[in-house]
Amino acid sequence: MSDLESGMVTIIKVFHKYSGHKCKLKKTELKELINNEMNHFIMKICENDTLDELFADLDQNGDLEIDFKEFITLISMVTSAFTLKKI
Ligand SMILES: [Ca+2]
Repeated sequence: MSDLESGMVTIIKVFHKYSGHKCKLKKTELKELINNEMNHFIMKICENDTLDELFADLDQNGDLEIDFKEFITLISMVTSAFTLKKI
């Protein structure tokens, strides 16, 4: 696999690690995923208000869970922001 394909597989694996069989993240699972897996890219979430705000932004269909498509939006936003910085 190419580096890009390996990265895509990793994104899917990490999502499933936190979502389990239901394939959707609850609010606490999203917090855990961000705090454990993304702490070089974004600050850890400590405040509940911050988590509530982010969760509401990502939960586009309003079912109070984050599905893979909604999760990819987060990955896309954070990756785009990171690209703007010089690596
Ligand atoms: Ca949702």
